Amino acid sequence: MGYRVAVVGATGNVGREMLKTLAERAFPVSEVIALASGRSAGQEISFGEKKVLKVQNLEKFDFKGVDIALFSPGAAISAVHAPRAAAAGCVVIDNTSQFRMDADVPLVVPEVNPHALKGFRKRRIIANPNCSTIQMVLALKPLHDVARIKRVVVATYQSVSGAGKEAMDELFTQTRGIYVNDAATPEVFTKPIAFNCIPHIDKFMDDGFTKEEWKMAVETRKILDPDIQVSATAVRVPAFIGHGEAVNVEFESGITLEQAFDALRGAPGLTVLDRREDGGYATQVDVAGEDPVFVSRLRVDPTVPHGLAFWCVGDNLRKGAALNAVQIAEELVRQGLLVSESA
Ligand code: 11C
Repeated sequence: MGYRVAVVGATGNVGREMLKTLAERAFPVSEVIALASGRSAGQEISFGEKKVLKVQNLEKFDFKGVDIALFSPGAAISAVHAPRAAAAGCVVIDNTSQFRMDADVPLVVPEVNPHALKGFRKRRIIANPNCSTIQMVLALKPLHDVARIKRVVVATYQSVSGAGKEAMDELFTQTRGIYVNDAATPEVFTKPIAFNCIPHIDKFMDDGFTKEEWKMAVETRKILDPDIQVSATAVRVPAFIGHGEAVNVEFESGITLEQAFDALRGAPGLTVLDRREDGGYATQVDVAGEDPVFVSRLRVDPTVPHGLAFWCVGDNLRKGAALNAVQIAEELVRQGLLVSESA
């Protein structure tokens, strides 16, 4: 008893994490199908402790009879194959930016806006938000429930895994190269990433913001509240896994530090790690492989009438991508929205 589940982009950073997460959370599956480009077809990939899946060619795959497909193959590939899967009767949970801002595609973080899921029926596609948006809205939601948020100013500290496996290799090679005096030319990134920070993620928009920064603004409004203003600066840092964010929030009315701590401590998906002492906060290295988003360094921002500042950090491949996608699938089941003959 279970669902037929396909993972598209199964050999990528996020695809592998999706397979791992489905197995770890014992999502009810009758069959798991790993799909990728023709180049990766035939490769073997493990699912759970005992199973090995043979990667199949996405181009040739017929989605008929598949209940759910978790997509993370890149936006251009999702643009072609997600509607094809949906037309075959499959529910698509897409981790790319392709459909996120379409009005008839729900953009969901299950702890924040699970009610939005029911809007999936027309297109049969649900979008998974950008990793840096997911962890931020998870932390903002309980605060917004206490005192409405007007404006957010955020700077991100994003790991290289967000840019794929080659980006992780580039950080590794450049770092080693510095010690052995063998400087490698940047290929994935525009500047050296070893021992450096690059204030540029995704392409530039006409207004000077990057698309990563734009996503954080528009996705937050779609998920949490259309009235929230977000000004983001997205920065790539030489960490392998985990995105950090320094967040300043301006509220419409007063919120005490105690109210904020209480709200964050009781919120699903969050862990507050905040001791005002050496090491009393979470970092990328601490959260790699962890499910929760960690909130640290919460304090009053006295430069605006009702302000708070905090740091949050989460595993961008887990809650920022794979885990959120699997939680969407779980929420579809919980809400009785996923109908399958095989389940
Ligand atoms: C990064 N946040 O770290 C990006 C990766 O829109 O899903 C995810 C891009 C996206 O580079």
